[in-house]
Amino acid sequence: MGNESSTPVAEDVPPVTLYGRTIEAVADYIKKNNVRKVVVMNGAGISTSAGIPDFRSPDTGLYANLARLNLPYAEAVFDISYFRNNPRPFYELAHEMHPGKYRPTITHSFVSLLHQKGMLLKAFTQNIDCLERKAGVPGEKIVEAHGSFATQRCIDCGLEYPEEKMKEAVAIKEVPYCEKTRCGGLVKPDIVFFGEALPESFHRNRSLPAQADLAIVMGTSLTVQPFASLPSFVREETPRILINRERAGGLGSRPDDVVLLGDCDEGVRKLADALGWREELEELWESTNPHKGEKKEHDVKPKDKQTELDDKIDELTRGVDKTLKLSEDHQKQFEKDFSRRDDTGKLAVPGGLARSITKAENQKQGNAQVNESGPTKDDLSHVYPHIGSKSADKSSL
Ligand code: CNA
Repeated sequence: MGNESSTPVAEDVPPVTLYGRTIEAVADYIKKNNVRKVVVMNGAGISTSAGIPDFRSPDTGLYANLARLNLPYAEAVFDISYFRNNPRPFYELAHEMHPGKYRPTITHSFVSLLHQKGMLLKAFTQNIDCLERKAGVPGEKIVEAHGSFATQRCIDCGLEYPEEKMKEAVAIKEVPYCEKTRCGGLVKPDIVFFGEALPESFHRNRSLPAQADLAIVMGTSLTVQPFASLPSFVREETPRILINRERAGGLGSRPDDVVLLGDCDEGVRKLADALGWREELEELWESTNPHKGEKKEHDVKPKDKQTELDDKIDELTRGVDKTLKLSEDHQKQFEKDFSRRDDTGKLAVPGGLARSITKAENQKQGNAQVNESGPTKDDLSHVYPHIGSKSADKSSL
């Protein structure tokens, strides 16, 4: 069993089960048919918005960014024979991908919501990041088809290796070795490498899609077998939804296939909207937020326009009061300093001060001539603004 035809079903071919090939039609089908056996099939694309790169996206995918590891070919990082000879590149990568660092996406929470509503038959995942678990989907509802970082063991004798020690090794990018005396084999997380068998749980459950009343395929290129064949086990008349950035695995070739090209998180939000689950979904996702309850700067309620205006007026009033107080002080000082007049009727200003005031005023007015004999009352009114108008009216501000 392989991938199906990738030819999309012709537009004039009517669906059999749904009233249309739209997300609204799927929501209507779920609500009216008491859907209880949803099978979900996930890939790396549901975790990219959490910050974990997928394999094959051009530019951002892991394969496009492995040059620094000097691999002979990109897949070598997950190749068991290559790992035996050179485990370092894998541990470099494990350091970046190790669970614990990442928060589930809203797409993971959508799977968890399906479970809470008693609708999830099984979530098959190719991901090794454990984010379905972290989102609250119980272990028995998940088939980690390519294994996960949840456990680890020696690749020679099979002895399990302690989780804490593994965490330490990954944190410092150190290759861990078996603790059994005279073994010393390489330790590897129980993720399935190319050339290794899939876990027994995959084989035990692989026919479950045939029992599904709805299949949801998300964030996968469906290029890795045998996982890629799972959607083809879904019965012909059972609706299948693909939520992915690109077409994959022949989804869209059956009359009841609904293809939602684009972002997974956006796709599940649309589906939740159509089902009337949006608020519940957002709440469930928020419960996975390690910073929930913390106030962010932009969460502080902005002041309304009136409060802002009142604050501004208060600020200006304080400024004016201060200026007036200074002005009064200046007035007193002025009267003290200039109470004497000379014979010509000019104010008797101490020479240095008179020259600097007059010079400043002349420069301000572009007047090259400096009145060395001292300023008149008019000259001084520019420097002492209160002269001539004793106080400023608040209302004129
Ligand atoms: P893949 O082949 O890299 O394909 C990912 C698919 O998801 C592509 O079709 C992308 O276009 C699509 N995609 C990427 N981001 C988004 C997004 N935000 N919204 C919608 N679509 C998106 O990965 P597969 O899972 O198909 O391949 C199987 C491999 C990937 C398994 O062996 C995994 O172990 C392996 N893998 C897992 C992880 C993880 O655990 N998070 C990360 C990287 C690779």
